[in-house]
Amino acid sequence: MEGPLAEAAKGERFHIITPLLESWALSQVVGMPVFLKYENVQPTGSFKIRGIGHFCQEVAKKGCRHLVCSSGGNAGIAAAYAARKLGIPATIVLPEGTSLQVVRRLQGEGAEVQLTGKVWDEANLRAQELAKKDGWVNIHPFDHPLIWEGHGSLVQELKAALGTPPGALVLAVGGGGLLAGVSAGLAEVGWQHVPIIAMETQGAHCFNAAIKAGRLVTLPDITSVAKSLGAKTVAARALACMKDFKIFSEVVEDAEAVSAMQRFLDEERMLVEPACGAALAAIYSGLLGRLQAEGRLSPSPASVVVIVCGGNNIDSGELQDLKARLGQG
Ligand code: PLV
Repeated sequence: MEGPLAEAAKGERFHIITPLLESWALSQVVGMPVFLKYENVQPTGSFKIRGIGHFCQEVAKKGCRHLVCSSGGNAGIAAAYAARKLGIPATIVLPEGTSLQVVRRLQGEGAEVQLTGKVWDEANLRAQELAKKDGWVNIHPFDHPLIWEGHGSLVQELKAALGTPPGALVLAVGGGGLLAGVSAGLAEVGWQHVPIIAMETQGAHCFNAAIKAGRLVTLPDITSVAKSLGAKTVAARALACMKDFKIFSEVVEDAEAVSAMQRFLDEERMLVEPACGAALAAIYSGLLGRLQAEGRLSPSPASVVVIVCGGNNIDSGELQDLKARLGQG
């Protein structure tokens, strides 16, 4: 496994600088320029490779001999990809309902796949157990400073591409790693005043529940179809971000996330998973306009950026199933 290629990979960048493009159709919806940050075109299909890739490289430098990652899918694919490049074996632990296409992708990256429990939290417990073995390291999918540091690169790219700060930044929240990383990135480039619209689906709304309670809350179950937003408890760091950043936490129904997926497919010709549909729903559902009407967002911001977080948990058949389940068939 060890070799010159694996050694070089410790200093390589695993993510790509993704395109930031103005969407004509989305700009029409809100009457202002909407820019899409296309994280779905990352080599692993989502933004996760930024933070996970960085985390894996750092532990590889410290002599890690086996990587373990629990995941709703996308963090696992990022970890398996990084592990293969680094020449380190990986075990990815996912909930039982994980799609065959995700399992195949993981196996294609050379990872061992374990399916356990109904939701991610259960897979996480198993991963923690496995990582007790000597030389094994658990790569947490969202709750670690190295993950946040890695995700921060996304904001540096935004700054380089836009120059001036956008009027708002829309992203999806699962366990809050993307939120924590983007917040850190905003602070780093001096854009900490940029409002963040943090989107979740009902039934995977642990961030919103925590804000309402004023402390971390563990949801009894994940009932949303957006399984990759399905952490029962948000990272403490994400909740702490509320103090230092202007964050609007918003929750949409599954149906809104899924119609956003369909509309995005029709208008932008790209298929994303429900987690990403939740972010897009901020535009399509009129939420942005509502925040402006309520005076909470500037009425004429220069632009809005939506992070198209992507995701592998989707194909045309799955989209049909989701629509049928939600009465949109
Ligand atoms: N997904 C994690 C956690 O799942 C995973 O294991 O892949 N958008 C997409 C496409 C995602 O895959 C995720 C996280 C998010 C958004 C939310 O990111 P987070 O967890 O950093 O808030 C249970």
